[in-house]
Amino acid sequence: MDSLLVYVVLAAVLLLVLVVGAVALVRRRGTSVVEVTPRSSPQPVETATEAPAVEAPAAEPAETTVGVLEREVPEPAIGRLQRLRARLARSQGAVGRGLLTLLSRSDLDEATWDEVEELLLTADLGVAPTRDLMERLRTRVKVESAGDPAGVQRILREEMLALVDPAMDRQVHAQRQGDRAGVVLVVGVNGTGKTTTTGKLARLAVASGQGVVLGAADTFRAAAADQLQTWGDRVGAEVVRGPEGGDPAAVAFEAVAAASASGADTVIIDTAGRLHTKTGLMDELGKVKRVVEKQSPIDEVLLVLDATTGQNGLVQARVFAEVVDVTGIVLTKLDGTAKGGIVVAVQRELGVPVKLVGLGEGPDDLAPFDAEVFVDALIEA
Ligand SMILES: Nc1nc2c(ncn2[C@@H]2O[C@H](COP(=O)(O)OP(=O)(O)OP(=O)(O)O)[C@@H](O)[C@H]2O)c(=O)[nH]1
Ligand SMILES: [Mg+2]
Repeated sequence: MDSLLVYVVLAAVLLLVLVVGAVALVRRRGTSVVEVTPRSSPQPVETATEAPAVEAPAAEPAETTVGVLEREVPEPAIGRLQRLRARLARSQGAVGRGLLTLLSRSDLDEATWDEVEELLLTADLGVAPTRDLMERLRTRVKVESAGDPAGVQRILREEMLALVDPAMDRQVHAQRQGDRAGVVLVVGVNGTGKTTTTGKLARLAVASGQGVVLGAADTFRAAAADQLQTWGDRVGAEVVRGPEGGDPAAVAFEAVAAASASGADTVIIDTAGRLHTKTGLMDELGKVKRVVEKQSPIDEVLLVLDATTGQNGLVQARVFAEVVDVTGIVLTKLDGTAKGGIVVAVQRELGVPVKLVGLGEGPDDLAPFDAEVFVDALIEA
């Protein structure tokens, strides 16, 4: 009987050991699942256990349903004017405030006028517009409001507004024209912001309820079409692209055909950056335009200029205008420079209005250009 009891106790102990062992094993397996999942992450387990729990389920459906779940609703044009004002006041305001301070001095001597001139020139207003503005300011300030800051501000506002010319037609002609889509061609030298502007413009069009097709006529690098594709996917615009190294004119033609087939309202064609001095590349751009025009008129040719390049932009503008009949200027990177005077200089040079301004790298950092908002942002204290 005693030995039986010993056997029973031994069996119970064995059972207990087995149960404890099994529980430990199961627990271990549980943690190992968490440890394996974040293998790609070099983070320590503590943070990694949190990361995959959030990321893993979110990442998978996003990849398979891209363009549906992640489609964005862009900001409408109206809200952008306020941002235009704020950003411009930040980047250009110092020039305007400097002018006001100088012109409000009761003893406006020659040295002060020299400072005014210097300020205008460093803001990239250009030599001829600076000379004209100086002349008008000299006469008016002396006669109308010497030493009166409010009067000076009024005069400066009126004169600057006249220079920027509020009467110019700044509408971007991208809308449907009867039974065909509006066609926009985007051109410029390398890195000015053409692709970004094309993407931002697509967002503006989508925000106003238009169906958009994008043409990736920068066939030099596959990455260029990918960049545009990303913009298209975000707002649900169809992107027409061709093989790397293919004929950009063919892609542009196809994009217009696709817009016509799908009944889209707007087709925006992004082109490769090219130096205005390279004749072969400029000829190629001329061909893109001619080929598209075999199928549809082009409603808008937007030249994208980087505001930070200053007067160099004027030389580019002249050549592009000759080759493709530029109808509007997009001045990008105005957020990063106080040289807003280039607006006046380029409009004078080409007789073509600045229609849009780029105010940052964010997807909705493109605003319609508004002469009054621009001037007010410059000179309001
Ligand atoms: N700060 C600022 N950056 C901008 C603006 N517009 C474009 N950029 C930046 O400028 C860089 C070049 O932009 P892209 O759109 O690739 O220029 P691109 O003209 O298409 O360049 P290529 O096709 O290589 O000729 C990117 O880093 C953009 O984010 C702007 O208004 N403000
Ligand atoms: Mg590009």
